[in-house]
Amino acid sequence: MKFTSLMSAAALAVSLPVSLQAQDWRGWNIHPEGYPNTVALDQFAKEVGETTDIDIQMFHGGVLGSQPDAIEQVRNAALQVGQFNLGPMGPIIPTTNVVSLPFIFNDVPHMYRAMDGDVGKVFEAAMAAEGIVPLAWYDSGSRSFYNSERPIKTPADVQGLKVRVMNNDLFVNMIAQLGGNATPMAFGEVYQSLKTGVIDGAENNYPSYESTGHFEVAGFYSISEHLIIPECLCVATAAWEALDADTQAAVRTAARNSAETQRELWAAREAESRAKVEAAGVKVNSVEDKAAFQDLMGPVYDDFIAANPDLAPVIEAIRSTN
Ligand code: BDP
Repeated sequence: MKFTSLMSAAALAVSLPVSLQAQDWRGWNIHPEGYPNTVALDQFAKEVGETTDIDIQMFHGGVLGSQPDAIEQVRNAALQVGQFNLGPMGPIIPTTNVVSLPFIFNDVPHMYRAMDGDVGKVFEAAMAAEGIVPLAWYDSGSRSFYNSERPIKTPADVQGLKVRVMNNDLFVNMIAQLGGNATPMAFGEVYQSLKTGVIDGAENNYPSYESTGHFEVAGFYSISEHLIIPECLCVATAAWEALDADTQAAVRTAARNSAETQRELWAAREAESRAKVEAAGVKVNSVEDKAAFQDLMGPVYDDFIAANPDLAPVIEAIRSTN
């Protein structure tokens, strides 16, 4: 019928009784089974299935592609759910780059105070406008350097190292200031690249260093904690806006419950992963003088603010969050 064919899918959906609105969603996750994020995402899918007409199928282990590609797919609503680190989101949604500035947060609790408060709303709004609604923040601890050559104690130890970074020019600049050579690369390619010597090292939290097996091929882990980047459980804006208010509330509740689980599991997993890599012979050292690294980051901030003057107040808001 001509009239029907002119109606948008959304208008049709609205006119159907709720019970006929069952929807199939697909979700992207880079981590393997058993990882805190994976367990928490399965909980999310289960709770959403129980409390709404949405059926979420989660795809773990990055089988649906790399993170930058998945971010684009959620933006286009080709995928409806994604569990993203804000690091690779910066090139796509510039506001989110603020949390990828080295040493922007003093520690993980500071990051949460900022993200759970007014600063978090700035990121939520910027992301939602670009097609991605962050429903809850996941813990990702802090990222430290690891490599196959030597312990990193001072910036001079980074000199000449080939270091894999997530796909974002900010991280390339960060490594350049330390005298290393950065290679942006997909997470899934890092193990082989370390093994074959294409790169000497990378940087990540304990759970990812351990779950990927990178510790087997890069046996020095140096606690620099230069990046503390939040992660989010996200839904495509188009999928989100198609939901009625009650369903949105149920999905948001499931996301918050999932984040609570993730944060609890995270704390335990950090300790387990550290114990596991140490038992495997990894040499862990703490970086005594983090300020020596931080002091070299001036140009990273200067370049960033020059390119994004409107984001200077967001940096200030984070710094002034107690
Ligand atoms: C992990 C993050 C994941 C990133 C990965 C990476 O949880 O989202 O893809 O680091 O380094 O910690 O690419």
